Amino acid sequence: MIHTVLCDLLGIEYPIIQGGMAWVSSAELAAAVSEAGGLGVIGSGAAHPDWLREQLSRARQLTGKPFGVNVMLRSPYVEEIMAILQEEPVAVVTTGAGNPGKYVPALREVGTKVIPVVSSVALARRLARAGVDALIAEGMESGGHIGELTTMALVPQVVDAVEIPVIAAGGIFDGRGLMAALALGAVGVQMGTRFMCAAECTIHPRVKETVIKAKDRDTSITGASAGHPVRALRNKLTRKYEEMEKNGAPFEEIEKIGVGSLKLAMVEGDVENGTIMAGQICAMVKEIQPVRDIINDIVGSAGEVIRLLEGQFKQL
Ligand code: TUI
Repeated sequence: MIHTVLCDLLGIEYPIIQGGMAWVSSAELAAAVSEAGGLGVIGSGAAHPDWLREQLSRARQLTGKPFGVNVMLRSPYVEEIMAILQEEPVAVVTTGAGNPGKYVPALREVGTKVIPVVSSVALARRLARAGVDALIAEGMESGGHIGELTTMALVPQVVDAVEIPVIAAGGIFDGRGLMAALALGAVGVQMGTRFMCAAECTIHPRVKETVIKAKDRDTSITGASAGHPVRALRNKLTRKYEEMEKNGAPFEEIEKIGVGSLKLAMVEGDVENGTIMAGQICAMVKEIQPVRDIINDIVGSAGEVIRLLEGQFKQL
């Protein structure tokens, strides 16, 4: 049994948070993760506020357990999304792609735990001072919008810099990753890519097939020259990005080809012209599994790691 302070903080059974991925993490996925003992998170991305209202009501029908919402701070609707989360508070708000500092007091006022994703020590320090409840330190092994440091380098530095709980993200697939994160000083993990192929995940089946087929070196980072590096599976669109970046195309032109491309992949299933954001562990995803089996596998394999380590220490 794996129980950490994160379980007590959030009222969950296992220290596993599901990444709130835009166009991927719907109410169905989030509710299934919460029902299985983790923390499910709805990914509001750049979606319209009405979509979030609908998802909140669906998630509440599907589970009575705590769940969260991820707010993507570069969304054109960020103010409306935050207003909805005031009116209809959720247990947890995670944030990405920016500094959520100014929203922290209002969210905490309605009883929501605020857990921003950070990719640097500087932002971790600032947000700890702003009174957030915990932090997710996300390494560049992750899919989507990423920072510069790897999980292995980032997590212990954030753990040492702040006094609040730190959750590790990026490159984590099973109990080995979970135990490694705990060894680095984290109190739990956030996992995105593995949940993309959950049976309850509502993305297009072609995207799941593509993730299952992906090998270790099949992701690439594009958009770094425009200041917004994004990790996604290599396809026709990422090759177009690479070509434009190589030819020194203006930032605005580069950003333009990405608009709408995440939805194109995840909802419509266009795996060549859309953006399939996925992390470096994608090659470890080999099948579609119910969320409950995914959680049981993570917890079960963490137990195996504990026994393996105990055996090694006895031999010393
Ligand atoms: O947010 C993510 N991953 C995402 S967001 C997303 S939607 C999107 N698509 C295209 C461009 C931009 C967003 C897809 N994947 N992960 C959490 C994360 N946050 N990673 C890195 C950061 C981050 C970066 C800079 C957090 C804060 C930050 O601060 C800058 C500042 O304002 O200090």
